[in-house]
Order: sequence, then structure tokens, then C-alpha cells
Amino acid sequence: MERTLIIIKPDAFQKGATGKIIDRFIEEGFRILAMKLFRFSKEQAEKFYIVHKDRPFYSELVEFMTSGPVVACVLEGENAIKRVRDIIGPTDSEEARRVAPSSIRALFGTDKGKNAIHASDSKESADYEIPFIFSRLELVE
Ligand code: RTP
Ligand code: MG
Repeated sequence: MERTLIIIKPDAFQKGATGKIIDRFIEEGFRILAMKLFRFSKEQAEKFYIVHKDRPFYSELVEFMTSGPVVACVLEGENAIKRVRDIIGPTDSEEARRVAPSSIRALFGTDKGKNAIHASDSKESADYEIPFIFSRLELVE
């Protein structure tokens, strides 16, 4: 069993896609261990995405992630990190519509910046991201 973090980004939350996205993961067989609605401060978003601090899109990414509320969930399942990445689709939502039309980014994203959802991309990322957002008490047994 593996755990991964997803964040429904401000664009998807704003367009009312939260329920559909969560439903998709339930239908795909994942167990929800934790869930939270919140808005990132600039400092929190900078720290969450610290791996991207030298990338040209970093400030744009932080601005986007702080632009409205988000919903974060911890999902558990076999091979969850890879399977969730497959379900969300490629980073660029336009590419997602070409290569993975039923992916979450194809359905709810706009482009490569506003792309509806975040998901941990490795065990190392999940181990950083899950305790960043949730305390141990907030995860169900
Ligand atoms: P995420 O971390 O949000 O799950 O996305 P990802 O792994 O598919 O993509 P990553 O390379 O980690 O990029 C993180 C987020 O930064 C924004 N981005 N903008 N304008 C651009 O060229 C650009 N490239 C990336 C996206 O919101 C992306 O999800
Ligand atoms: Mg990433």
C-alpha cells in the first residue's frame, strides 16, 4: 500500500470540479485518508513547491496556487503514486486532451500552468508533501 497527496488547484475548485475529481478517485478504488480545504499563504506555497525555486515559472506558480482555496487529500492504494499520476495526465492540459482525453487535467485544466490538480510525483515527494499539509492526527487509521 502506498500513500500520495493530491491538491485540487484554485482553477478546478473555482469551477466547481472538486466533487467530480474526488469521485473519480473513489471510483478508481483509492481510499481517502485525509481531506482539507484551505488557502495557501505565499510563504507556504513557496515552501511547498521549493523544488521548483529556480524554474522560470516559480513565481507564476506561487501566485496561481495562492489565488484561491484548494482542497488537499491523502489517497491510499496499491501503487498509488504512479496510478494517480496516470489518472491526472500530463502537466500541460492541452497535451492531456490529445494524449489522455479522460485524464483529470484534460477534463478540468486549461493549459500547462492552470492544470486543475497536483499529485506527488515520487515516494520522496509524497514523504515531503503529506506531512507538510497534514498532521498525523488528521490521517485516519
Ligand atoms: P504538480 O507538481 O503540480 O503535480 O505538476 P507536475 O508534476 O505535472 O509539473 P511540475 O513540473 O512539477 O510543475 C509544477 C507546476 O508548475 C506549473 N507549471 N507552469 N508555465 C509553465 O511552463 C509551467 N510549467 C509548470 C504547473 O501548475 C505545474 O503543475
Ligand atoms: Mg510536480
